[in-house]
Amino acid sequence: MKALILNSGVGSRMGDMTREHPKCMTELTGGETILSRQLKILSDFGITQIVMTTGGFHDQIVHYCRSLELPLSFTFVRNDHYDVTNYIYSMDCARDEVRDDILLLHGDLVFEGRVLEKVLDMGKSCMTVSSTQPLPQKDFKAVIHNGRIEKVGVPFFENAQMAQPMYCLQRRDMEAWMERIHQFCQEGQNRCYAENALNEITDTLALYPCDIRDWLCEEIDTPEDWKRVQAKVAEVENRTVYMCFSTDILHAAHLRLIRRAARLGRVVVGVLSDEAVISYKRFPLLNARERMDMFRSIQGVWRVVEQKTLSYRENLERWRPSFVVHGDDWKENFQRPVREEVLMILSRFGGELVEYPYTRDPRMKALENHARSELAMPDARRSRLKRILAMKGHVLCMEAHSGLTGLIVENTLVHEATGGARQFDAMWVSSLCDSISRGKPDIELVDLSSRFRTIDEIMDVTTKPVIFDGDTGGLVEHFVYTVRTLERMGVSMVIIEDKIGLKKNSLFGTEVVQEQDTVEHFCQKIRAGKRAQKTDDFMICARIESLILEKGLDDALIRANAYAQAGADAIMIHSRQQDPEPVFCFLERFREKHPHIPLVIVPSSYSQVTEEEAIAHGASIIIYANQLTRAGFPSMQQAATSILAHHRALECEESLLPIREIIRLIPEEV
Ligand code: SPV
Ligand code: MG
Repeated sequence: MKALILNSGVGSRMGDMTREHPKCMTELTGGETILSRQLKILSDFGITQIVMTTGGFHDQIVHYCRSLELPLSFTFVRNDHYDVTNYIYSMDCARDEVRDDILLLHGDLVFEGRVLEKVLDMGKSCMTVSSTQPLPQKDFKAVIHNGRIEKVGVPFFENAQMAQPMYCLQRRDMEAWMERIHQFCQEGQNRCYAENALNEITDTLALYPCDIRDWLCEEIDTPEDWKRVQAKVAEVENRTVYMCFSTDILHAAHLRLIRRAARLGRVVVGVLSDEAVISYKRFPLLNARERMDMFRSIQGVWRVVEQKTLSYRENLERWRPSFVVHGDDWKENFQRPVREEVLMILSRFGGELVEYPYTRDPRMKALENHARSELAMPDARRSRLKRILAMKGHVLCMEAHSGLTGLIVENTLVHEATGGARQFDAMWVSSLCDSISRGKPDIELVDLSSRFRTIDEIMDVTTKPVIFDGDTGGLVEHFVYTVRTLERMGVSMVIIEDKIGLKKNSLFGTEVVQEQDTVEHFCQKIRAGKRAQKTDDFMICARIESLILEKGLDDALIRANAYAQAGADAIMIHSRQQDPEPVFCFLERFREKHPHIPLVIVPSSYSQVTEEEAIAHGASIIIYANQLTRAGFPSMQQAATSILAHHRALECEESLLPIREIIRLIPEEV
């Protein structure tokens, strides 16, 4: 597409302002002229070929256009009779240069970028009109009939809308108009409007109105127009556009969206905080600060700020942007409530939501897979538990005992009515569930090699950090090797319990014989483990069994202090009572002395306690230790019973995952 800009006129109504230079070179704001502004917008929209008609100030215009150093190629067509003809004649002079799709505009037209965007997006021949502005007495109006423009001119008022001289014409329509213009000029009719020729052929064209409502699109004819338009340009250029990004991988569609947004005003990018990102997406490869830097370097971005929550409220109230720009995908997906809140806040100060069609980059899936495999690497995974703790202050952890249950912990996501979401942060490789899945009792019978195999299977298909249930940790001499192996595998934390001898599951409590280790010996184990580890990322958590073994709160606290002193990175307090009070008391009393050491709880027997409650009492890591195993067992037992009872599988089908779903449950990676 070429642009045809008409700059032959003398601009006599501008008085002194056009004595030294043509009207198109009148300054608007900050050194920009009507012409430089037009050309920059055209160039920004990818228009590269400009045909320009000139008159009295030919040389000045040519020199000025070249001095702007824009990526544009110019063809100048001089109308030697500019002082005695109208632009119909200038257009006729340019007829050999405009055999193309043409964007036609008058040289004194000042418009904002989205006007051109809308005109180009129409994809058919059109002219800008306004359905909202009053009809002018002395300027152009377009008569619209059956959705098409019938006539353009000053004297038409019926079925008319205010019109501004910006046209986008498909080659066929442009040629027809130019033909008629030529006839007019041949017959000596060269002092009328080019639209007089247009009006004779509109029934053979398809010319549509492009409604730009109250957007800036005005001609400057007089010094008064200039003053008014100048103020409007300043207002347009002061607009801010707000966009929010959570991504750590930039692709072409993001850059396109930013470019489009930049046409509306100064772009403020809100980068979603790490905490908000990890509430609903994979862990970001770049932290919020790095992601902010990434956006700072993008052309068209004016400011980069952090957006702390999924809700835009805080930043919208601070920036009061004229526009929020977003892909249209959030109309339908889980972000709908966020979108509705954005609309509500914008309506308070007259802001507008602009949505562009969402485009999915086909390479994104491969990049996402790559990001996931990065996150699964031992170093990256190991350090993440500490990082999540630092970001959120707490960690939600769910039991996994196989690749499949690992995938459930990895991928389960719950969307909330507010537009937020929740997922688990980490996985617990429980000794109970690892033993049960092998049909063995939870007495350290499953050897460590098998336990490591479970970790490996889980890690093979997931990215989230792993907390390993190390039972008693075994002999001190053995524990140091366990620490090294776990650390090398990328496990983030091992929890060892202060029991000794034949360990039984804690939930038996005092129903079975279980012996608690001495404080001194257990501290020795902790110290040995801490000495053995190679990185700062790995954590050793000391688990206190005093409440399980009914030794009382004071014993638990004495031990906790000693274990912390010995170097434990975290303390776990366990209880098998339904009443959470002893656990809460422990958390609060320990916290008084140790405000920063993470506290771990396993609310299996006091499952009525909510995470919020536990966190309020001081808990930092909440482990759901066995729920997936307990969920699977009755379902499997029921299916087996039903098949035996009915001599066939039909009756249990309803409660089963359909075959077509199970075979697609885990997609193959290519
Ligand atoms: C496990 O899950 O193996 C635990 C927690 O150690 S509990 O079973 O409650 O002892
Ligand atoms: Mg255990």
